[in-house]
Amino acid sequence: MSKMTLYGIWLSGPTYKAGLALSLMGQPFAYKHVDLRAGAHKQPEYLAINRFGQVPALVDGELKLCQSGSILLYLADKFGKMGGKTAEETARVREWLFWEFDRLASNIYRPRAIKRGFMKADDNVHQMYVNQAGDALKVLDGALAKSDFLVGSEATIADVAVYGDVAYAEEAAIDLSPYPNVKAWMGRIEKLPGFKKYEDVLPKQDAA
Ligand SMILES: N[C@@H](CCC(=O)N[C@@H](CS)C(=O)NCC(=O)O)C(=O)O
Repeated sequence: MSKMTLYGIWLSGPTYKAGLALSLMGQPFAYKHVDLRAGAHKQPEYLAINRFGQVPALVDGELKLCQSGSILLYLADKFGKMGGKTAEETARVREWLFWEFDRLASNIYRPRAIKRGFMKADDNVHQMYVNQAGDALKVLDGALAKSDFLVGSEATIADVAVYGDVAYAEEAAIDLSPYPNVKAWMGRIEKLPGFKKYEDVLPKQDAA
């Protein structure tokens, strides 16, 4: 079976989610750096891989996949790992995936982009995102008070997706100390076999 190829950029949270899932599932992958600053994601060659002109994309043989949540679902299905053990767990995993992109991802990624200088905005715009992230983190902290992982008794792609948001909280200047259950859960994720931080899972250039 030939390796899948992940397209992305090492600073991208959604690319990290795909790379982290591959790593936790024990799947080596080839990597193609997409230079967003040079506009490579809007060139016809890349648009043929991801029609939305965004990273990540994952190429598996003839299949060209995009949207990190959809990629995570594909990987869970393909490898029979981290997708939930019952029909109910699978449905709960999907619920978390839709929730996290709606309520959590942008509210961490955007203030991070502001703090890192990728996006220009006033302090009050940053604060609006931080407040909205706080609302979502409160919900997350409540859920994690009741169980070690988001769905069932083991880590699933729901944990991967949500971890791929909260991992950037510090860079976004979001204080996680009011959410002790989230912090404890992050510690559990970081102990999983195959876990890597984003700088370690995503190469900075193409990799075979
Ligand atoms: N919902 C998408 C979001 C992907 C996304 O926002 N990617 C950013 C980089 S982190 C991107 O490609 N931005 C360039 C653009 O949208 O033009 C996913 O989860 O894959």
